[in-house]
Amino acid sequence: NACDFRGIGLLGAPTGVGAGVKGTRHGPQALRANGLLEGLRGAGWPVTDWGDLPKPGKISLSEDEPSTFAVKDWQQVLGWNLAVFNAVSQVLQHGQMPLLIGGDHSVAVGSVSAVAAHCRATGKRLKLVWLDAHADFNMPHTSPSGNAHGMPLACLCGLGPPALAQMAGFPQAVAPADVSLIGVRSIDAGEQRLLQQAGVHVFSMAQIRQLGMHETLRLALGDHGPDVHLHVSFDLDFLDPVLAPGVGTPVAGGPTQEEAFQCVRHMAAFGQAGSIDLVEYNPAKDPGGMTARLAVELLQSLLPALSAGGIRV
Ligand code: 4U7
Ligand code: MN
Ligand code: MN
Ligand code: MN
Repeated sequence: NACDFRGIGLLGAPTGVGAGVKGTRHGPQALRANGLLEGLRGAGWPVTDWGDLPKPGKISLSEDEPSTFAVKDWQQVLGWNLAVFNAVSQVLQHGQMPLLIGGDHSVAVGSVSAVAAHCRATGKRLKLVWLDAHADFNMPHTSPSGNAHGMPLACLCGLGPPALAQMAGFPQAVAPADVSLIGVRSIDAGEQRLLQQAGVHVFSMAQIRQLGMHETLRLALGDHGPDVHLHVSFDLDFLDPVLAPGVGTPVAGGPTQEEAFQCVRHMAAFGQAGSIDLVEYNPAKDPGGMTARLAVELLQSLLPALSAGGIRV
């Protein structure tokens, strides 16, 4: 089974270039300071900490791509994503399950693109679960803010500046029909249209409250199968801000603690999680560390069970 993992490969992307509210660049170190490694190891997983990526140098762009003019800090956004793409690819080559800690959510383009390329090479079907209060489905021309962290899911579905949207090496990192957006309660008008056109599965908080979290996840994940690789991209603003104030763009009305644990436990039981992003942590908004500690507990509960010997089979 090519989905075996010899432990977790932890990687930090300390950046906030994609966000309007700065502070997420201190996220990786603050998560470590709040027991991230101990928590993962306590859950039974061997962890290799690959450290934090350095700030990328200036990249020379071959030509001006007009669609990027509306993206704030475009060069740095692209630089970080190329660095994340390369680093996550290497973690996968080591046979480890990548856990990328942000950083703002724009870095998920590099992360999921690397996973998509890996899935293509190993004959896996990529399913993407996006836990978020927002849809992250803006294109540069629909974005009300110009902030790249509101665009990564669109890019991964092939919509956006080609340097990001085709980073995996093919036109769509993931098929929109294999994407489930869970927990959304803030969608911009332009995003709404794009989401519907693309055919992404959207489970708003209102729908989750009707269906219940378990039924939501059952619909989102679909069939099991040894050929499925599940990537979970976890934006901490998915959680209700009362539980998790440590984010840049909180939106009221998110999942309770119980619902959040139901959600991650359901994915753990599904058993196919093969890569994770944990993003948007802003320690400046989390003086007591409650958001970080809850994030560690949720990650522990999200990890699939390891077989004896520390190798997932
Ligand atoms: B996050 C927003 F307009 N949609 O595009 C935008 F409301 O990664 C917010 O989910 C994006 O935190 C939030 O700027 C991005 C806004
Ligand atoms: Mn969000
Ligand atoms: Mn997000
Ligand atoms: Mn369940």
